[in-house]
Amino acid sequence: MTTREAVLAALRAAGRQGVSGQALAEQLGVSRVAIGKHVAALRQAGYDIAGEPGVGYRLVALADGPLPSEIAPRLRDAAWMTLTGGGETGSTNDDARALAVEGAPEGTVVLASRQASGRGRFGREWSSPDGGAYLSIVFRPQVTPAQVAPLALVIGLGIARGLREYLGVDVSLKWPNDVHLAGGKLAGVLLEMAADTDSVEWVVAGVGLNVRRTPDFPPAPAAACLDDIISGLRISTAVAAVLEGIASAYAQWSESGFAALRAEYEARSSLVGQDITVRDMMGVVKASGTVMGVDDEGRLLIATLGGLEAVAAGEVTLREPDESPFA
Ligand code: BT5
Repeated sequence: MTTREAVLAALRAAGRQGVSGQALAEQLGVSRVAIGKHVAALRQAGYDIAGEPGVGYRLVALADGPLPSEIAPRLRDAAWMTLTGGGETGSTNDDARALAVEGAPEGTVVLASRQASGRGRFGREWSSPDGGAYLSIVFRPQVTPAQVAPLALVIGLGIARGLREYLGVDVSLKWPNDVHLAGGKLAGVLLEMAADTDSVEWVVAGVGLNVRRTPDFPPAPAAACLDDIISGLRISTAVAAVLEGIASAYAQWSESGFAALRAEYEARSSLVGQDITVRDMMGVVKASGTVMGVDDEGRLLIATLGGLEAVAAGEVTLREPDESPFA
């Protein structure tokens, strides 16, 4: 535990009575000036801490954001090594990539409460106002580059597991990387990696999750927020739920491959049985037909007029009833 975390823990323990700066300094073996600096930093991070002469410091309200100090105590899974960040940044994927390049271990997580340049796939923007959680996780999977693609599905499934298990929220998954709640996009997953021909050095998995509607929301048309169905949900609670779910799905994938998750993924899929078209990033149609499921490599299985096709990547749109399958 860092001194700052210890200051926070002591403030929590002191409750409404508060605790004097002198007592904190003695308890933690640091100077009163140091205590003052840690309190200032905690206030900066969003904690409401009253300071009254003669009484001392009193924690009035916890910060509500994706803060390591709020999330770490809620995590049970040992997969999570280090949680960093929590304030504003450009893109957590860039921050996590820099850490990965420096050798950060698997399970390193970078968090942000807002992003100045959050991104989606194919150079698209990810709206990242306050009220959301933006996180990127460093993974070092023992797979070949060709085997990484299902990880986006694994992360989506992990998000679904965590939200179900810890918050009782049921979401659906839109292949390959969207998490939907009541028809709106609740979360998106962005994978970036460094690899040579036959091994993967690191993968950074970015997750954008909409938790609370603020004046900046909706961040995008058809966006959903967790507090549409759970009011007063703390952002740190939502992030902890999602991280726990991701840890469990990732562990299963690492051990047994996507085949072990396939049935659960299909049961959560919003696309199975739907008539769809898949296009590549240039908008060129790759396949059109009815979704049958996914295969053991996470590819989308589509019954087309020419037979069953397995598509590894692309953008799915639902087909209008009168749209020709040859579109
Ligand atoms: C994604 O891309 O869904 C992946 C998003 C990943 C974002 C995370 S946040 C942490 C990490 N750091 C980053 O910089 N990125 C990752 P894609 O499938 O391309 O979807 C992008 C589309 O989703 C946009 O074109 C909008 O239509 C929509 N969109 C943008 N912001 C949204 C939001 N906050 N909520 C719902 N939909 C959004």
